[in-house]
Amino acid sequence: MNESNREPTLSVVDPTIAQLIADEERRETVKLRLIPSENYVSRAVLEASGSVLTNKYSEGYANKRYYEGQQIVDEIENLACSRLCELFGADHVNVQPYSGSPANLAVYFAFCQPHDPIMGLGLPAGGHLTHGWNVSITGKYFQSHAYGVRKEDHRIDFAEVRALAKEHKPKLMWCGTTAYPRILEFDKFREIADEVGAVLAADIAHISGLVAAGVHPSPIGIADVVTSTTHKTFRGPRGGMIFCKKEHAKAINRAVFPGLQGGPHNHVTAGIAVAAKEASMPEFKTYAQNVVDNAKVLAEALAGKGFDLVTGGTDNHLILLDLTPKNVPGKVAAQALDKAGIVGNYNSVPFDPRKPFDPSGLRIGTPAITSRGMGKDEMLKLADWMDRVVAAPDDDALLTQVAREVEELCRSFPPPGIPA
Ligand code: DSN
Repeated sequence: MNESNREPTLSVVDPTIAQLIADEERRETVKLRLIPSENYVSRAVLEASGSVLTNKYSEGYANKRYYEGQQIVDEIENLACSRLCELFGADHVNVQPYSGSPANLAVYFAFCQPHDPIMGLGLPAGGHLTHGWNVSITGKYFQSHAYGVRKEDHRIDFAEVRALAKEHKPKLMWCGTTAYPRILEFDKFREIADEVGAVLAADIAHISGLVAAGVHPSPIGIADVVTSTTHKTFRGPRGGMIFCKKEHAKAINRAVFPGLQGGPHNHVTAGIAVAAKEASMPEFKTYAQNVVDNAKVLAEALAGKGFDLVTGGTDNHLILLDLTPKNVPGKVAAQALDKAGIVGNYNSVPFDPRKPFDPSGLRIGTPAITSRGMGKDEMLKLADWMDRVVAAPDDDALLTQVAREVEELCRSFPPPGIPA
C-alpha cells in the first residue's frame, strides 16, 4: 500500500460533506437541469480542477511570478491561453479572473476612472448586474445609463442605445446578456461605440461555448475586450476569462493582477485548458449545434401549448417564458417544477410589473440536458411535463408522478462527469 492509499478518504474524514456531495451527484443525475447558466463538466475537466494544483500560489504571469516553483504552473497557464486564443481567434487572453463578475470589474479597472459614464443592458431587460445595474458596485462607482429592449418585440432597442450613447458619451459600453434569447448583433454595437469613442466590451458568459463552436457570431475582432465565464455553454470549471486586442493586453493583465486579485486558481486554469481542448474537437461543434436545436424544438413545443415566449422564440440556448397568461407567478412555477424534477429559475421579464424576487417569468435552457445527449423526443416530453405542472402547481400527486417519469427518462441519459 503506498502513502496516498493510507490517507483517509473524504468519507472517513468528513462523512457529512461526503454524503452531501453524493446527494448532489444524485440530484444532478435524477433531475432535468434547465438553468441556462449551468452545465455538466466532463470527467477530465473535473479531474484537472480537483487536482494538487490547488496547493500552489503563483501571483503574476508566466515567467514573471512572485513565488518560485512555477515550472509546471507556467506551462499549464500558457497552454490554457494558447488553446483559447487559437479556439476563439484572439490576440490575447487572461484566464485568471475568479469568475465573470471579477472579469467584468477588471474591464472597468483597465479602462475607466470612478464616476465615468458607462452603458449596459438593464437587468430587467436581460442584462447582468455588473453591466452597471444600480445595486452592483458598477452602478454605484460609475455613472451608469442602462438601455433596454423594445416594448413591441423585446429585442435590443438600438435607437435607444444610440440616443443614450450620444447624450452621455460613455467611456465603456457593454453588450452582453443573461436572459436574452436572441443573437447579439455585435457589429451594431461597434458602430455606435465608434460614433461616441467608447470602449466596447462584450460579455459572452452565456454563449461562449456557442461562439467557440461557431453557432453564434463572435465578437472577437469587433469588441475591444470580451469577457466570459468558463462554466456555462463552454463546459469548463467555474472561472472567468478576458480576451482583448493586443494593445489592451497590458492594461487587462494589470487590472486582474495586481489590480483586483491575488494568486490565480491554478486547478481551475488546468480545468479551463482541458475544456478548451474539448471545445476544439468536432464533437463540441455538434454539441453546441444540438444545444440550439434543442432550445428551438422546446420553444416551439411550449409555444404550441400556449406559453408566452419573450421575443416569440429563441436563437440560442435559452428560453424566457412570461407566465402571466398562465396565471402562475414565475416563482410558484419554478418551485413546482423543481418538485417535479425540472429545475429552472424564476426570472423577471422585460417591463415586468412584478418584483424581482417574485417575478412573472421562468428562465430555462438546454446546455445541461444536451450534455446528457438528449434530443428532440426528450424536448417534446419536457414541454408536455412543463405544461402539466404549470397548469396545476399545487397538485402534489401530479408533481410526484412527473418526478418519477423524469427520473425514469434521466436513467437513459447518464450525465458526464458523474460515476454511474
Ligand atoms: N448567474 C448567472 C446566470 O445565471 O445567468 C449570471 O451571472
